[in-house]
Amino acid sequence: LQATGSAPAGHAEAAIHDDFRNAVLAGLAARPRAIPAKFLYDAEGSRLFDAITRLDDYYPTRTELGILEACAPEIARLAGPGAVLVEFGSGSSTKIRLLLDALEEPAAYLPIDISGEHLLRACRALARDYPALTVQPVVGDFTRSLSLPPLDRGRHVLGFFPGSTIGNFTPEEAGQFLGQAALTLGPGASFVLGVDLVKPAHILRAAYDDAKGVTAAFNLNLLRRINRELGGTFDLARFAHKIVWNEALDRIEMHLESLADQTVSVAGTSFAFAAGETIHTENSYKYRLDAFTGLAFSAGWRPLAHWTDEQALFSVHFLRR
Ligand code: AVJ
Repeated sequence: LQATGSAPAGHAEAAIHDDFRNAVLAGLAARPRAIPAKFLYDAEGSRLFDAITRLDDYYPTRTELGILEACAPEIARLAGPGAVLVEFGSGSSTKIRLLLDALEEPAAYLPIDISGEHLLRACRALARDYPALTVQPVVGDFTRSLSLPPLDRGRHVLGFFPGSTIGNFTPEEAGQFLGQAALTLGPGASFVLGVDLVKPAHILRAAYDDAKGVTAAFNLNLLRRINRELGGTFDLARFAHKIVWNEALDRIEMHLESLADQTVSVAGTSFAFAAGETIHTENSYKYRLDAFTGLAFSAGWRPLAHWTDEQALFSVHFLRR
């Protein structure tokens, strides 16, 4: 099993490394300081994220799995037989199994992920469990334009973007992503997305600042990655995980807060932090159902169906181009 994509083996990773260095140096120099969330997912970050998805406090994963289990037969009916599946940010490729089990003779699976090792491990397991399926992993950053291996246009193309990863984008970026995905997936394609919903602040706070401290470790791992890959000198004991529910913008913000006045160096450049100053590391936007379907429609998709759980914590959307 080999990762394919636009670049020869190893080049995708080299490009991600350069991108990481530039983003960290620019992000630490900016005010407010911010580093794009995608860099949380090195091998260790992907492992910690998987641990988050199993926490009692983190409702999105189990809620979405419950919804997908219930609506998979209808998704299968809407998609039809022999589909080609394209997943954006596939991580451990756990949720796709629900679709693969429900769909009639799915032909191929193209998972795209920024974490190369993690992607290949997940694909080896899938290829073993679904021997009739063509598995074509793509190591790359789907937030940038990236070329996929040619899709079989004789087949129905089904995009899959679960987990409310779309919440990492601003609504404007999410609209651009949806428009770009419409072009990538092609005319007549379908797109299944998981979208987290606006809800009371205490539920959100517990999910992003869990009692076991796994989310804190996930956030702080970014500093460990900077130290290792970019020769950084962050003292992890002098930064803390901080969560903000930004009610005006319907988003959870994740920050790393400096616990002291201190100077840190990265790749030979010094950065002075005042106590209380933060590095913004992630946004997780929450949507209202009609706001999301409106956004999808404006980006060229027809919302054909959506499903939620009983408490309306989370939603799954079926779009058609
Ligand atoms: C993978 C972006 C969907 O926003 O819930 C979980 C990432 N960050 N806990 C989310 C995350 C902290 C997650 N997404």
